[in-house]
Amino acid sequence: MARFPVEPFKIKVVEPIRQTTLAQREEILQQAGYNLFAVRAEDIYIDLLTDSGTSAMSDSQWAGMMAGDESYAGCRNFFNLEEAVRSITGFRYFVPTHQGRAAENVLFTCTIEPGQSVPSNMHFDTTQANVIARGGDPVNLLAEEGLDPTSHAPFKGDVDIERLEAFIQQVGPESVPLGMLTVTNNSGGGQPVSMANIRATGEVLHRYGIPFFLDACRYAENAYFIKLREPGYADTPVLEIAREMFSYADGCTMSAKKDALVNIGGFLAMNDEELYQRACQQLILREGFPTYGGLAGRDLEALARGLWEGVDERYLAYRVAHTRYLADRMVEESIPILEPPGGHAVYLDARRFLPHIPQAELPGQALTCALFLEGGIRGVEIGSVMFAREDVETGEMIYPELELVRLAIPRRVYTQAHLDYVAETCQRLYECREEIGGLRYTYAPDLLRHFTARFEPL
Ligand code: P71
Repeated sequence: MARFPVEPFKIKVVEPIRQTTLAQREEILQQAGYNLFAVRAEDIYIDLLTDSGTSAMSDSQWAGMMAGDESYAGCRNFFNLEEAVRSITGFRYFVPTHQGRAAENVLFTCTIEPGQSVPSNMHFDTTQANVIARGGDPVNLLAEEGLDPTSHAPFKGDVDIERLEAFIQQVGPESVPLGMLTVTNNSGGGQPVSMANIRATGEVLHRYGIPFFLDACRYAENAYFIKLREPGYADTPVLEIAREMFSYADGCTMSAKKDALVNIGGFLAMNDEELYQRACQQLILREGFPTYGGLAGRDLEALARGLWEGVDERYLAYRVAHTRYLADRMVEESIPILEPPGGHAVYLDARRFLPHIPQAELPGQALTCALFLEGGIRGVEIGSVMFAREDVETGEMIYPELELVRLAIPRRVYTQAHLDYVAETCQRLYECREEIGGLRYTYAPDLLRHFTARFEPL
């Protein structure tokens, strides 16, 4: 791999961004209740809130938008998408959805009864919330290494297979309507899951008659990490690796806003015909007819083309190296990050960055705010604000082990100079870290708190 990532594309359209002054940012942050979700995008200089739906589409995808067929039923773009989904995932049936959480809602509505559990390596926030919304219990069984931000293990997204089997035996297979794996593991640093672990997960779940679904939104980056790190895959094309990953599962939910390089879209795929029929009923009720699923024909076409671009190896080599470049610059400056970096983001380790702020005072959120103040950069807290839960029995808060600030890198959007700016801003912030103080809530909703909570400095 090249030391510096060279983009396998050139830029045709540009979008101006502007920096604000420190005084303006102080005012903006206060108005937003210290929650960057409430800040206008125009007031952000470098927006690393998410890699979801923020990709730059290719000329081919834009051309595909003009080939959108806006018929209610049976538009040609659906069939182009069907070909891509079938060819890449191998699943027999699929329905488009407007995004990933809609696929989760449809799947969980068809499968989960109140009181049942859904084990995973680690659920992401919307998945966790959609399981809870069905009365289910989302259970995270990440292998221990994944919880150590300093471990350089190659597959820190792996589920603990022994604990998975013990868990099924403990609650009984009838209480587990499905098992999942998030590839790559977004809440745990964007870490990949090994092929061996995906295969073993399928074996354990199937031994107990439990269906296995991948949360596949970053499946292509995961496949590329398998190629780079797992013995035996160095010469295997990424497309084949992806097909093998899917071959161990019975279906997947997909937010196409990530590795399929579109601004909106998703799908739910599966092999079980009866489940597909029930999914269609749910889809018609909530999303739309099964050949458009809440998307315009043009969106389906951009998605079909984006799926193919997402498994292009020259693109993936650039993508992973681009992210690694930012991580390497941080490590050079001794800034504490979760290592190794994931494919889609660099995660600052807020516990080590701000050791003087206890978790109850929300160090991740405090760091997110400080980064905006220092450089107009927007990251997202993946820590106590997103994941702390009240213990139902004692009423005490249970804080997550990882307290992170994710700097997600939109696909094909920012240059190396942008990343240098981010690294330099983090470096300045790290030098004056002791001046950063904690926060407290002034408003906190029950479900998916991080999107709309408000805070004030302590
Ligand atoms: C991400 C997102 C979107 C997001 C979520 C929370 C705050 C800010 C942005 C969405 C995911 C995901 C995984 C592993 C399912 C979804 C839902 N991620 N699984 O990372 O990462 O997909 O957004 O299309 O509904 O920024 P959806």
